[in-house]
Amino acid sequence: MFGRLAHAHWERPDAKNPIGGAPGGTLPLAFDGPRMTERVLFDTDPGCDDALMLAMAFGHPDVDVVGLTTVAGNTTVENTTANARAIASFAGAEIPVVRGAGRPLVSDLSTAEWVHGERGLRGRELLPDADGERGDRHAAAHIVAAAREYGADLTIAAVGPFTNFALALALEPDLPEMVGDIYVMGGATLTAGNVTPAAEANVHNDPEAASRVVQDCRANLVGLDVTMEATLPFDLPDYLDDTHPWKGVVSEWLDYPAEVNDFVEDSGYAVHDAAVAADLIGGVLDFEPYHVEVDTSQGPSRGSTICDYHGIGDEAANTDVAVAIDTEGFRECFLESMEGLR
Ligand SMILES: [Ca+2]
Repeated sequence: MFGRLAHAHWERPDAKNPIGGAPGGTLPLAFDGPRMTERVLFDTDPGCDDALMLAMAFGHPDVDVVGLTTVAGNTTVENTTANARAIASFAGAEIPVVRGAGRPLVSDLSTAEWVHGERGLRGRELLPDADGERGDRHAAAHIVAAAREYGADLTIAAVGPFTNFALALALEPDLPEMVGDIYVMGGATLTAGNVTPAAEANVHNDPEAASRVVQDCRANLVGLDVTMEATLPFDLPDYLDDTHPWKGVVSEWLDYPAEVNDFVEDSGYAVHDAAVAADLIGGVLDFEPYHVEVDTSQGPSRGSTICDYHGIGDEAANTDVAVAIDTEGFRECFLESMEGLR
């Protein structure tokens, strides 16, 4: 599987028609048959790829977003909270958006406005006004409360630094047994990092929190191994007609700086967090069980996710690692969701 991934390279079947639909026309819909609605709480740091993920989740009838919790990461927690509230408002979603941790557990906060834009979200001016104020309840407490309310029907998807989620696990150690699936977007298990040679951004931002999450729950780890191939074509906005209410913001969210696109210049924009939404909708990821540890040392591999691919350590698998993605299916999920946002 690793060999296949290492050499996998998506090629456009037709440069004028990279998705299979027609610009502004009928979109290819690939999912037939009975479907289950996923009830999901997203812990998020929007962030342009977070925003694209949330657009998918709000737009698709198979996903029921029951709330958002926010964490500092791509930008400050004041900004991520305001951004999340603005996106939810734009989607017409009346759900709790609960502010959480403003910095990692141990290390200093490092933000990435250069990637995501001023206030951490390009196109912010196209969204409704929203505040980033804290409420009476912390995000970690809200995650626990949602787990108690929805139980096994709830999927938790953490797609920012895992500070809130680690705090929630400290508050309620039984959390993993209380809920259904747990997704965490982060790590670079069998591939290279994106903020250091060894580490992916969400894990590197708060390695101690990520370590706690990996130790305490059997998560679906969705890392750069697959999210670098969770790409949308550079001309994706052409596939949304000019009357689509989200065309403007989607175009802005996809307008990554060239320095980021250098990673994926052949296949389009990698929108990492959106891989999680696509798997909830269309099961586009393949997972394999491995033992994973997070490096919390201060050396050059800090924040790396060490995956015992060969079973050398002889320790039981503790993580289900995403090892392959159906990129075409991912794109179909995205466009299907966009239809739901009209
Ligand atoms: Ca994120």
